[in-house]
Amino acid sequence: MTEWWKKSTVYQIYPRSFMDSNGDGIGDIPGIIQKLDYLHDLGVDILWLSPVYDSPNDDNGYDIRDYYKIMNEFGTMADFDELLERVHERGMKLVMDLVVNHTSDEHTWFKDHPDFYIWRDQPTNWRSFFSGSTWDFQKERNQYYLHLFSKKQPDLNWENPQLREAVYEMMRWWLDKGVDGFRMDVINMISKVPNIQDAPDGDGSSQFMNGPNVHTYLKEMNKRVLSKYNIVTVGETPGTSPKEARDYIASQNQELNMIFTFEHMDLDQASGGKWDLKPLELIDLKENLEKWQHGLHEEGWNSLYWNNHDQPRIVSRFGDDQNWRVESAKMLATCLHFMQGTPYIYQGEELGMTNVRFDLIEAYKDIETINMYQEKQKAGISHDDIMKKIYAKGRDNARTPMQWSNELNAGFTTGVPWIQVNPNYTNINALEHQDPDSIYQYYKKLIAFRKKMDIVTHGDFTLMHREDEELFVYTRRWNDETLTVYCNFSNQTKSVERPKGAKLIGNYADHNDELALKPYEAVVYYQH
Ligand code: ISL
Ligand code: CA
Repeated sequence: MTEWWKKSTVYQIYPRSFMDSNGDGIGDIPGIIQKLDYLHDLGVDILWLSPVYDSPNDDNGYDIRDYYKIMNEFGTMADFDELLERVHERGMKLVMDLVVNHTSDEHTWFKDHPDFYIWRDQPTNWRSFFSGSTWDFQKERNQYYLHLFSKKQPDLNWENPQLREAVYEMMRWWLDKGVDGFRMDVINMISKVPNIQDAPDGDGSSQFMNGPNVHTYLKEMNKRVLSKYNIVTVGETPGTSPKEARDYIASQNQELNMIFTFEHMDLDQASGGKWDLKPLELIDLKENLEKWQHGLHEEGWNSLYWNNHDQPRIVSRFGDDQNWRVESAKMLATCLHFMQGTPYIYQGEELGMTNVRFDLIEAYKDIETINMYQEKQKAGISHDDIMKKIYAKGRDNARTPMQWSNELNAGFTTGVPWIQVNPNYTNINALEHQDPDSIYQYYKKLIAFRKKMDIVTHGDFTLMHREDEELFVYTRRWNDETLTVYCNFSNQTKSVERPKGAKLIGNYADHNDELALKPYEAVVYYQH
């Protein structure tokens, strides 16, 4: 049996930046409703909403104050119910973000149920994902609480069965409403080792990632909640190998359907972590994606992504957003969408939206970026050097407003946008989406191929030209069919052998049959 989500394509919406319906500068749920036909036309099956729950927005909704309430700026529960109905009316599904590794410190639990959180008399030396310590002192209790992220995001104590029950009850409440699944935020961090201790370089991850009880908790969650519904689940799991991934998603384990790997997102960083920049070596990318294609073939299911709200824009990262923007955006899409798994498209990716460069740090809104800037500035690093890191990796690259048109504020808002629009909206925007040569129409074709061609869903994966530093070539095979996917990751012409079969799709109209691949060319051949 092929589960429905194996033929689906997911579209991620970051509601704050998607569409503002009332001119307050903040995207909202009525704005999403206005754009459902645009999404339906693209052909995506599942919409994943980044958090829309009540939140003081220290981390843009990933700090939840009330799981049963919609954030005021985004609308009301009635707006949400209407969204769900209109999504279902169009035959699409809606997946919610589930953030249960931590809450906001403004959640009533933090006052009324301190035993739902993690307390110690002495802090460890761990460094938070958002700079500084992972511990904050609370006078009233005379103890420190753990926060892997901001100090307004205290970690929940999953050892407490009452906390787990409260989470399951909340999940059932949303599923009973009819939502179609969850994307689970840092779900592999919910189990910490019993005796947490100082760690080399303050990196405590081996004490909280894929911890001792995480599989016990997820099996319990599956048994008590997930298994009762026809839904899809995807876990966000930084620091997870294919082998560990199988423990989360092998069907006999009855935990989750998919996880997000981070390994391919870490290939352009050096040993100092995310801000320690290093150019991508294409061979590393090929070998890593091959490892995941093989590692989960018939023993799991891959999620396929280049972008999300935490990552820079892929066309600026692995493509060329200056001279070959349209070509490289389509090439990257081709490379990903013919692999085995469920593809995720992040808003604006289908338009080839790019990274942004604001001069002043004040223009940035992301807590991770701002905290990093302050920390590095204190350490004596120059403004220009810090900005280089932010331009390459900052999360706000993904969070500038969706570029709907060439009108004021890209058609996102009639007011003042909460974060500035990327000034390139006059050239890059959704007005072009009906143009047959647009990136949008190209994505639409890729999504349609996945639906109608079983080989895309089931075929095996073989990497070709392994040693080539500029070409990413692979085949998929299924029964007597073969797909050969050629992607040129360089701005040079590259010649390769002429494949068997006929051209299925490519990003150059005047494709040369002798297979001299033009700059950033992608072409797919089909033989049967
Ligand atoms: O974004 C990252 C690095 O830049 C990651 O370390 C990220 O913080 C990590 O993948 C967890 O992300 C998720 O949880 C965070 C939230 O800020 C992210 O937006 C979310 O995707 C805390 O809830
Ligand atoms: Ca609004």
